[in-house]
Amino acid sequence: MRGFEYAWRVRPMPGEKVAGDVCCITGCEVRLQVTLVDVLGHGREAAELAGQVLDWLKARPLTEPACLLREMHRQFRGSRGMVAASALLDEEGLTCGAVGNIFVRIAGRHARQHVSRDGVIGYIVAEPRQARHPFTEGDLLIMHSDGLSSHFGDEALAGMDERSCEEVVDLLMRQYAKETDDASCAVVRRQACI
Ligand SMILES: [Mn+2]
Repeated sequence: MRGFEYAWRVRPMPGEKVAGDVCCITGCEVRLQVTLVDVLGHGREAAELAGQVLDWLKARPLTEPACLLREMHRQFRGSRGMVAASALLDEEGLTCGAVGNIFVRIAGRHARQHVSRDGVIGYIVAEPRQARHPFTEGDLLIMHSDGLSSHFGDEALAGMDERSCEEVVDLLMRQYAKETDDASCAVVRRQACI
């Protein structure tokens, strides 16, 4: 049986109790959708909007990322705005879309970075840039907000094969989360065939 192993963390900016970053993971053994959202600003007001976004995401069926981000823009138009990335994983690979300053990368055999489209969802949005990437057993999908430094190279991810997704996400949060913003990170791996 195949499936996905995943883990995610959200940590409010130090001094705040709540965060404006949210992560929503939905799906099943063969299709998984991972969406990471960073509402502009931080603190209680950002967290309130982030909570609304999370409720909206949870209630949605699996959706092509570009379509999801366009619908998110329509739904939250006039709000303070947010940046977001979404990846839809299936048995052959993953489809990804991202708007604004948010990071999606694949580590492993199919290492690459997904290029986000400039914009702010709910405020100014360009057509989300959607791309299909290969993603197979042993690859690691990493999505994170700009509350983590994006400057870690592939060498920082070497040896992650030995670690669980829980361990990888903890390690990345510990090493790269900034003190000046909410921080969030999600990690997904395809489980081996049993
Ligand atoms: Mn941020």
